[in-house]
Amino acid sequence: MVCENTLGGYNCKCRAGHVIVGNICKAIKTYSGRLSIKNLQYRAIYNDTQSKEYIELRNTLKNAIKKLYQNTSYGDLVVDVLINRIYNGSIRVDYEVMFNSTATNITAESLNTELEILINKTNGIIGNSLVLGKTEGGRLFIIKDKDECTTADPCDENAICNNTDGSFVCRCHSGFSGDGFICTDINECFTAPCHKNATCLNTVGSYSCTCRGGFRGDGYDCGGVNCSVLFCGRNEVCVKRKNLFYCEETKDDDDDDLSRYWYHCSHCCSSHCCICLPGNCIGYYSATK
Ligand SMILES: [Ca+2]
Repeated sequence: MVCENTLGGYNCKCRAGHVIVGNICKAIKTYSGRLSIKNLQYRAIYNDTQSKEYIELRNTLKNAIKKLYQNTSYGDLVVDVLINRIYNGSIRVDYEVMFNSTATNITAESLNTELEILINKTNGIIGNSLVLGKTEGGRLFIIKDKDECTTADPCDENAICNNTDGSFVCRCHSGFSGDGFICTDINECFTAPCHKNATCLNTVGSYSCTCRGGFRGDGYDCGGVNCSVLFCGRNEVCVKRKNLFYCEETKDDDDDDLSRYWYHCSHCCSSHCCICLPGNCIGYYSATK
């Protein structure tokens, strides 16, 4: 249920695809129907939807249509019929019929098939004496799935709406979590998606990784611009890859190939085995014998 505060009170209504039964919003399947009643004439008074005449007609139509659906094999699952519009021709009626969402086998096609048989049996009469006229395609009865995704905007603004036969599904965009009706941004930075030498910035629906000062890369792989920014550990060496520097664990069996390592050094350029980085003696050296 969605409630909004108003001046001196509040309004609550069910989300699309739900209808209030008692005090609870229940999930429903909804179909849109249109029919024409031959033996009724449209009257100007019907323009006033608050008029006694309009309300009487609306209730008559609602009861007749509801009864018709209650006679189908899904009859026990009919929740309600809603008259949306009554207009000229003789009179035409646009309505919605709602079923309990447990009506899993129901489709627009199965309803059309059942209703055609029922209406043939009653010679096109519904309710007490309402005679159906032809509508689109020369048919007495048309029922379609209601496309909730185009007739309303049922999902969160950060969700995609997929219409289904009788219902619809809301799904949050990637980067958001929720039930599709309410989607909240996921803070991806909590899961540390970036390189350890990058900073993570959460954004609405996404995030970005940026290498920290002294490092370069795409944020998922950040190499040092030199060895001094790395602070390699005791058992690590500073290794150059594609013009950037990384700490790598020393491997005993690699010790012979010392020329490719830049070793950590506390006595830079002062001993027999020291060769500094070209032009920049920063405490690392290539160990050569
Ligand atoms: Ca639908």
